[in-house]
Amino acid sequence: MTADRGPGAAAAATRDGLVVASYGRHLLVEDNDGTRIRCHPRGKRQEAVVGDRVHWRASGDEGVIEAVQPRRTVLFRQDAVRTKVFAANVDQVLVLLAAEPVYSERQLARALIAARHAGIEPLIALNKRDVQPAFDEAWARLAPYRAMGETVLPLQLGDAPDEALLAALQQRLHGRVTLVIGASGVGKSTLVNRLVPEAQAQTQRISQALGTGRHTTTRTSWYWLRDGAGGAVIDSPGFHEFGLHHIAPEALAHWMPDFAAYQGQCRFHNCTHRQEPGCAIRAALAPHGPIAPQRWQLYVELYDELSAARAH
Ligand SMILES: Nc1nc2c(ncn2[C@@H]2O[C@H](COP(=O)(O)OP(=O)(O)O)[C@@H](O)[C@H]2O)c(=O)[nH]1
Ligand SMILES: [Mg+2]
Ligand SMILES: [Zn+2]
Repeated sequence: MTADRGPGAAAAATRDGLVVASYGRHLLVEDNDGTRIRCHPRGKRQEAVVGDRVHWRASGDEGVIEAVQPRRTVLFRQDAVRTKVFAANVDQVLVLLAAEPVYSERQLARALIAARHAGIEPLIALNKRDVQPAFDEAWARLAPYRAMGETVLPLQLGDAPDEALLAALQQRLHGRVTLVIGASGVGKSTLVNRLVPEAQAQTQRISQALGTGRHTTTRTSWYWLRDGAGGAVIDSPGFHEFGLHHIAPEALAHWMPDFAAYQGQCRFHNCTHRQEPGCAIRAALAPHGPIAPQRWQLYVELYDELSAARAH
């Protein structure tokens, strides 16, 4: 700091920060001392997202993001039209499902493939255990996912919350940055409010800081867990169509743990596991083996979709 520099005498130095919320083209950046500043990106092509570490420079009461630091992980979806980055530098994705609304296995399977492809650990939780028999039916539908080694946790967050179930989830969130995704109505906001009691107040402060008004919810927000270990949860809106156009069809089976177990065992090394003779994956379909038939159907549907996308 030089004493003779008056305000505006020279450009402010760049500082490190963390993107903690995004709304349209505005971002909220948290400084190392915890201060939050509304920032704009420098240039049209720069895309900073929640979880990004950035260099930013103060400019009046606002800031400009000068550079986005290299990302450790990035989760995105890609369809024919656009690529949408959910968040950067997350350790874990929590796919929140509920007894109601009935979840789409297609969406679940796609989210898991996207996470594995991005090198991010997925975690599945099924909420609304009190809603019966829908919960037990949904739990049974998740059997293939438990069998392939995915972690699936029950939850009850509603009016009669089950604290022990929440504590089991909290243990898995400790010290990690977790992105929460799930369809509208599954209980994402309820969960974040339980994990971070001041979340509602924080959301209001974020909306004010971004100048979007009290009732506008930001698109994606970062909440510190205050677990003393740097843990955080990122609340993001709905699932949408989970496009996987960034993944080659031939690579799909590699990101599906129940299929990957048979990798290299097919007669043909370039087997697509659709109609080739001597396919080890098709031979492992129930009732002959452990792979659930709907998993193979989801695979074929996705394989065809990704192949068609590449042919264009
Ligand atoms: N019965 C029941 N309802 C729940 C439970 N958890 C959340 N809800 C309700 O489900 C509705 C949707 O929750 P919300 O958190 O807004 O879902 P979001 O759209 O994913 O953010 C709300 O009315 C919650 O009170 C639960 O464990 N059981
Ligand atoms: Mg919500
Ligand atoms: Zn095969």
